[in-house]
Amino acid sequence: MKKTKRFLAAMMAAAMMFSTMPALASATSFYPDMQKALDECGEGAVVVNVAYTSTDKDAATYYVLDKNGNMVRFFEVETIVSVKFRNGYTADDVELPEGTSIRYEDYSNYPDAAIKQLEKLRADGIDLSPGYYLHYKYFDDKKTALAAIKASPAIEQINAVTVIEKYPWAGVSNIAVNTEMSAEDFIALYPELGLTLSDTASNGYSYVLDLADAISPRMKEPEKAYEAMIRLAESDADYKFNVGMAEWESDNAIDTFGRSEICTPGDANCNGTVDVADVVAVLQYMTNSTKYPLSDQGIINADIDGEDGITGGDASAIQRIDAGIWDES
Ligand SMILES: [Ca+2]
Ligand SMILES: [Ca+2]
Repeated sequence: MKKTKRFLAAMMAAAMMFSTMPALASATSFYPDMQKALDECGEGAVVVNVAYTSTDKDAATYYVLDKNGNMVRFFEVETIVSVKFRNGYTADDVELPEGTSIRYEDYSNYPDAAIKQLEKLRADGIDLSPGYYLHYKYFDDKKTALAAIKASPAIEQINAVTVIEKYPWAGVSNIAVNTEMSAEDFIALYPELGLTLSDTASNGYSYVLDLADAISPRMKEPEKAYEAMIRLAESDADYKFNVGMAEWESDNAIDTFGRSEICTPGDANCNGTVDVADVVAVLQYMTNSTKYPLSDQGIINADIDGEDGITGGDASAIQRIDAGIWDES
C-alpha cells in the first residue's frame, strides 16, 4: 500500500519517541478496536502494553498477550478520511491547513496486496469506494484538517476509517523502564520473565532489561509469564517494549481490520439534515444535558468548532452551516 508505506516510514521515525500509558482501562475505551483485538486473541487475553506515537494520541501500537503466552501486536497504521460534498460544492470550497488537501482517489493503482487488504475492509462493511479523500502527512496535520472540514459548510459527511494491522507475534526482546527502583529490585519483582540488565542504550529510560527468552513467538512457561506480564501491566511502572524493527513491514501483517466512523457535521439531532433544530438541540443540551441529552453520535456531529466539548462555539458554527445552505437556495 503506497500510502501506508509512506506512513509506516514516518511512524518508524516516531517509534523511538513511544511513550507508554499505564492506565490500560482508559486506553481500551479510547481505542474501541482494542476490544476486538482482545476478542480475537481469545478468553483471558490482556493488553499488556500500549504505545502512542509522538505526543498526540492519534495512533497506537498495542500488545495483546493470550493465555498460551503468544504476544500479538496490533498496529494502527493510518486513518483514511473520505468526504462527501454538499450539492454545488467542491474541494476548492474547503479551506484546509497547509500541507493537507482533498483529492479524488479510486485506489485502482494500488499494488495487489494493498487492494486485497482494502477488499477485506470492504467485506467488513467499511466503505472505501472511489471518492474524495483527505490527504495529510503527519497525524497532527490530520487533526487540524479534520477540524477544518468538520466546520466547513461544503462538507455534508465525513467517513473516517482507521486501519489496524495485526501481526502474528511481537518480537519483544527487551523492556525499557523508567523508575527510581534499582534494576535488581525491579528484576526481583518479575522472576518469571528472567530479566537481566541489558547494555542496550536506554534512550531516556532508567535502564533496559533483556528478556531471557524473548517473549515471542511462544514463551517456555506461558502461564507463569502470563501472570508476570499482567502484574507488570497492572503496576505503576512506566515501561515500553523494544521490538525488532524488521517485523514492522506491512507485508508481515496476518490480518487487517478497521473501524469506520461516519459523521454528519452539525447534525446534532441525527435526523440527516442540518438546520436550526440542531442549533436549538445544542443550546438545550448546554443548558440541561440531563433533560435534553444528545446521543453519542450527536455529540460527535455537533462538536465542530475545533474546541473540545460542546459549547456556544459549536452552536454558532452550526448556525453558520445552516446559513450557508440558505445562501445556496
Ligand atoms: Ca439535524
Ligand atoms: Ca466544540
